[in-house]
Amino acid sequence: MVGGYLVPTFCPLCVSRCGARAEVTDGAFRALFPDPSHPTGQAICVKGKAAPEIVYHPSRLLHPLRRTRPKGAPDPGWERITWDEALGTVAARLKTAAAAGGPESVGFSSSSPSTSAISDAVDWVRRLIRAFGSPNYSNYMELCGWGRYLAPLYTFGASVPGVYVPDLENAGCILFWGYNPSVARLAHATSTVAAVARGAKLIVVDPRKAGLAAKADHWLRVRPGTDAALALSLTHVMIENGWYDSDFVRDWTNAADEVDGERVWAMLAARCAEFPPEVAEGITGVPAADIVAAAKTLWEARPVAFYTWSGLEQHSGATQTIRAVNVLYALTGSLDVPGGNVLFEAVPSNPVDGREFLSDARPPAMGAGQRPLGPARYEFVTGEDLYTAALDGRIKALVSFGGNMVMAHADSVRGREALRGLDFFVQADLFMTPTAELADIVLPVTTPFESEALKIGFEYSQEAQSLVQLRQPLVAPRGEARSDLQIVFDLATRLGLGAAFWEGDIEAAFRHQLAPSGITLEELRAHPEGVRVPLVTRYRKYADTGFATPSRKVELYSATLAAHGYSPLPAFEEPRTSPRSRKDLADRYPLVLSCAKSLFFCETQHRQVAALRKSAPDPQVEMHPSTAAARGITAGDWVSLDTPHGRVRARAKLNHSLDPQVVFGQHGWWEACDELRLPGYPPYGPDSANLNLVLRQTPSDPISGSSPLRASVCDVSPLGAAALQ
Ligand SMILES: Nc1nc2c(c(=O)[nH]1)N[C@H]1C(S)=C(S)[C@@H](COP(=O)(O)OP(=O)(O)OC[C@H]3O[C@@H](n4cnc5c(=O)[nH]c(N)nc54)[C@H](O)[C@@H]3O)O[C@H]1N2
Ligand SMILES: Nc1nc2c(c(=O)[nH]1)N[C@H]1C(S)=C(S)[C@@H](COP(=O)(O)OP(=O)(O)OC[C@H]3O[C@@H](n4cnc5c(=O)[nH]c(N)nc54)[C@H](O)[C@@H]3O)O[C@H]1N2
Ligand code: SF4
Ligand SMILES: [Mo]
Repeated sequence: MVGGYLVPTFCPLCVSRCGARAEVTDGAFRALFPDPSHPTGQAICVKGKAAPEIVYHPSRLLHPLRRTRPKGAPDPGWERITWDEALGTVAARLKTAAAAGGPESVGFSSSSPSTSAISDAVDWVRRLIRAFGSPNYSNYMELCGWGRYLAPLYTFGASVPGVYVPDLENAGCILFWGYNPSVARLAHATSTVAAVARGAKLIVVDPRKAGLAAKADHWLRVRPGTDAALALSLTHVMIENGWYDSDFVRDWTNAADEVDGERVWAMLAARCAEFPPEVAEGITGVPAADIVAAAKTLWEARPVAFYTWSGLEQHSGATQTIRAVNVLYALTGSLDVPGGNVLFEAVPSNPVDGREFLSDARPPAMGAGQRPLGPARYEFVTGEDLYTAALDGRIKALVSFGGNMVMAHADSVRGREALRGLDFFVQADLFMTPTAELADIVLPVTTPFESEALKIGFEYSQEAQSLVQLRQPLVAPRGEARSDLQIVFDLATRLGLGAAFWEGDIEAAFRHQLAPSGITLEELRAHPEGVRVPLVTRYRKYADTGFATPSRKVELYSATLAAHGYSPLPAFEEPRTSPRSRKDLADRYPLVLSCAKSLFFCETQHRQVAALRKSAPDPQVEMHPSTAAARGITAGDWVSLDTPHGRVRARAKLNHSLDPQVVFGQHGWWEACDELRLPGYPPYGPDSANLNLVLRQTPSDPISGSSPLRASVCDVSPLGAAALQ
């Protein structure tokens, strides 16, 4: 490291946001190392280690581009333009659209903050949208955040486990349901390993024995999409045996309320009694004895800290499944107690998400008519509704801060048509993607290592929440790339919204945000490792004012859901795309297709990065050896993965832990890695490896609009030598 130095920083490439130290030598960013003095810095992953390669990748976008050929032409004819021209055009087109169709005819979208550094800017993006006056923001809420942030509002009036996070340091029992932090969130994985080492129990509900499932006291191998039946069965066992916190249930849930002369508690018990363990075994595939044993552990090892994620989000019955797990959790009495799911104190700051610009006069978000309790209620638009609104002309212009929609949403072909049909589409991104290719203007964005960002609290624990860090740019931006933050502020100013954006002065905006904390920007600049504010956790905060639900209690029975015609008690429905539901398709497509994330890539990104692609060169589909053998498939063979909507290719990986009827695919395969001479795959058409080409956004969850990505009928077959040419 001659001539080099280490800069305290954090990696925002994914949701983990690991504390790190960056080596900068001769003006270049060389390496990232874990920083154990940082509350999230125990380790960094392969993607973090590859960060310099991402920054210096030859295919980075370096200049604003304008399309010169019509959409649908094989080559967009990109032409380099200046920032002034790019932003001027964007502002003019948005103003024209808003003047003709109202601000709601302009949609906004972004990448999910869990898969990208848009987390640096997401509150400011939201501020821009609200100041502009559009209710329409699409950011995968229905696939990624609904079950952690918004669906739990109907049970707890709070975001559990999204904001009331698992207190892993003090948990007696950790319950991970459809969540694999070893791949998805390193900071949770390292704390869980430490918790298990000190004796905490671990329960993992997952169709695959993935990650920490191998270390778990109970691994419940659930059939994809039947989790609600499992949760109701566990709850049944807890109720039958008195394994629940009766004081909490009596004082803080609506168990004692009466509906049509019947007590909620009796109604819930009756609903759960529909799923005794033997019945649940037939539905979920989890042995009855394991259900009873796991319920006992939940009780005996409490307090319970839990987290649910993608495994529960992407289903036709997502909301009721989340409700079932949330109700189960309520019975443990572990909410907001040490070792449960806790809302840690936050460093005081001014919110900057633009909530002050909301008004009752504004029209509701797209989708509010069909799903009034869904994401639209909170100004989020589902992918399905965004495409529909673009196709029928209610949305005419779209501003996208990252996100690779056509690859990340199911119905890729419909997505392409929707984006092509827009009058105007601007995409800000690091790389040219199948989605950016459909834009009129593409804006080059910096990696987070070239830009500054303010992070107030790291959410995992009280210690982590107490840390405020101003991440410094390690190196100058490549080419003409600008940060999302800068683009938001510049665009706002050109749209005449300068007053809401400190006239484009980002520093002034940060100062406003920090004001209540008493911390100054100068202090943060002098301490790149961050400044800690001593905070003391308060527990059981509900005792002050009750829960933020209509009844002020935890709602085992939801009158809100009932009023909209949904089941007020958690309910199980067979996934609508499974072979058991689609008996008409089951002969031809007898297997169940689910999917999971890759350790080496974030979602549809990073296949071009040699340091990562070398470990995972090809798209994979996992299946049980007997499933493969029955079809003449051996490990490593290229196979055709078939659904009623088409076929895509992948290489067979054999996995003994799977149910022979279940296969697991990977989405996100499109990009080539030139350095390793590994191919790309077309997003559409016969040679595609794009899983979302053969999945649909419908039939979606009636409450949230979540797409059924994880329990679809399918089959696999060897891909003939001819097809490989
Ligand atoms: N390395 C890496 N990290 C990431 C990402 C990435 O792409 N790569 N993406 C980021 C994003 S955007 C997100 S949302 C998070 C997601 O993080 P996770 O939710 O942990 O991601 P997954 O691996 O997709 O799903 C978790 C588990 O759900 C299981 N599963 C699948 N179907 C079902 C089911 O029907 N029921 C149950 N109970 N389980 C099921 C899978 O086998 C998988 O092990 O990760 C973030 N972090
Ligand atoms: N079949 C299937 N489909 C899925 C999922 C699944 O598990 N299975 N997971 C779903 C989930 S949970 C999610 S969150 C979505 C994710 O969908 P997306 O949010 O679209 O995530 P990515 O595919 O990672 O694409 C991120 C895009 O943003 C760009 N980008 C990265 N960092 C930045 C940045 O800092 N600023 C800007 N402006 N751009 C940036 C990248 O280059 C890339 O083009 O996909 C969903 N789709
Ligand atoms: S898990 Fe990896 S990619 Fe995610 S923040 Fe940590 S180092 Fe970065
Ligand atoms: Mo996500």
